[in-house]
Amino acid sequence: MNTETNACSADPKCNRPKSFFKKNMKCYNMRMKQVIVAIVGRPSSGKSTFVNTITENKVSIVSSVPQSTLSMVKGIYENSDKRFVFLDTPGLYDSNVEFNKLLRKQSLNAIRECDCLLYMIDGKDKIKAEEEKAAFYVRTSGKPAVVLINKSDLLGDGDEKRVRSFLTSALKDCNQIHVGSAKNDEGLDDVLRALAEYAKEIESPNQNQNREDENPLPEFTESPVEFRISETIREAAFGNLMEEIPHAICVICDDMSEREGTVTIKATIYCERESQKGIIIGKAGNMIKKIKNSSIKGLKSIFPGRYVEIELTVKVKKDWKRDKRILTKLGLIS
Ligand SMILES: Nc1nc2c(ncn2[C@@H]2O[C@H](COP(=O)(O)OP(=O)(O)OP(=O)(O)O)[C@@H](O)[C@H]2O)c(=O)[nH]1
Ligand SMILES: [Mg+2]
Repeated sequence: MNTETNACSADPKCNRPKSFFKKNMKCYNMRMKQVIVAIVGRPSSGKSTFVNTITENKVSIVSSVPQSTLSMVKGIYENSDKRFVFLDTPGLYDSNVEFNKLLRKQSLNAIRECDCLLYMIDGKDKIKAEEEKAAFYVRTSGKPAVVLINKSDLLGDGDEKRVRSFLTSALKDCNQIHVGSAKNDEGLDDVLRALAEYAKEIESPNQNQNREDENPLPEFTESPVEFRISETIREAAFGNLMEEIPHAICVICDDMSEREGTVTIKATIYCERESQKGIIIGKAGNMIKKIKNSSIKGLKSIFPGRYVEIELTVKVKKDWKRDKRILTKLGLIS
């Protein structure tokens, strides 16, 4: 008897050998279940950290500066028979500024598209009007919700009780409340199990592929590479610049080419004022050098084993938050 066969846990009729599944490959014949999850919550609650931890990849930028995610980013995680499509969204935050309205629209679109919500709350933060508004969006979404009280590693006496008591009154029907840490990967399996309850059967995304293909690994994001490059540079800028500046900048990848193992990137950092440009460049170009070096470190995960060169330009564009070309590139309008 050939013990190499029937290695596929998903399809009893499959007779592909064990070696076929070695690289985390899914069976072409299998039907699988998928759940689309919109991750919502206030800025800095840890939504992007959650997606990166689950996918074990850099899908979305993370920063201690609130409002770091600007447009919806997809992170995909597959286990043996379930596919989780996470829609990471900008923090829910009430503001009548046009640009902030565009960010909110991203979150509301994700809520419309999803099968269920993952509502993340920073367990350490005081519950204020903003959290009540976020809970309002969850309550009125018409979608089932799973809640993660995040940052369990920071919680002190009474924190969990305080948040649970808020949730009892804000989301009366929700009985899926979990506590964990997106950063330290604690308590997240229970969250996945709860979300999996809302999965629906779909055709395997691999089904239409040429069956002779080399085992492709499952994709963990659908974001175009140029978007991932500009987000990596923006994260590097966030990490190096002072608090106020990050919200005044955006990054556009103007060009990317690859030759003989070297990736060459040209990108522009746009800011709103001449004084900001000076800060971004820094004394004798020190700050831009730092941003460039941090960017190159971050880009290594997108281009493993390749040498990365970046040419960064800083431009002042007072109204970039209203510029159609830039807003389109950022994925905020189409
Ligand atoms: N201690 C601790 N910090 C966390 C945890 N999860 C996230 N953080 C930190 O919280 C900050 C915000 O995390 P993000 O993942 O960027 O939060 P976000 O909700 O995506 O924020 P926006 O995109 O601005 O809405 C970062 O400094 C993270 O490192 C956690 O479980 N524990
Ligand atoms: Mg984020």
